[in-house]
Amino acid sequence: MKNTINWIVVLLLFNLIACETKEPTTPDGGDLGALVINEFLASNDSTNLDEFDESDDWVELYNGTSDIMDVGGMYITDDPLDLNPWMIPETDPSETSIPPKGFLLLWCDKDPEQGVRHVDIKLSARGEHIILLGKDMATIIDSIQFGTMTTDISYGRETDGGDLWTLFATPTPGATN
Ligand SMILES: [Ca+2]
Ligand SMILES: [Ca+2]
Ligand SMILES: [Ca+2]
Repeated sequence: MKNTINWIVVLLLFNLIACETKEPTTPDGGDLGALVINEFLASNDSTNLDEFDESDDWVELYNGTSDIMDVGGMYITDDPLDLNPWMIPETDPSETSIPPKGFLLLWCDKDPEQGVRHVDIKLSARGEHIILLGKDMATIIDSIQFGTMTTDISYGRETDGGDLWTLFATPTPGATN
């Protein structure tokens, strides 16, 4: 009997510790304190244009933290098996830094000569992955796998940094979802 009580005490303590070390989460389970893929458009025809008047595909990042985040030096790929992901250049932090609760658009146009925010991947409207890796090329900052997409309809988080994803008939590149 004493042994049983001891075990109950141990289990109660264990549960208490496990509860206390849980990360804070939003009501829907999302993590608002993170850098995330917030929205993307895999088939852009008439939504918006880059600086070269090209209606290229894009990924919107959202900085849910309270610190400026420079994504220069981070990696992005559309292939989970990619051994040579594209590194976002570190040469122009003014172009690659995201203010707290701010947004950054990465053009997925394979036009890296057009600027540091033009990355060397394209998004397939037939569905694929978007994976953002840390500066160690190993840590997955955020990733999403998506299916078939419709032209000019984006897919994004219902609320910035939130856990639930939805389709947007009116995309909001660089702005709140
Ligand atoms: Ca372009
Ligand atoms: Ca692709
Ligand atoms: Ca948006």
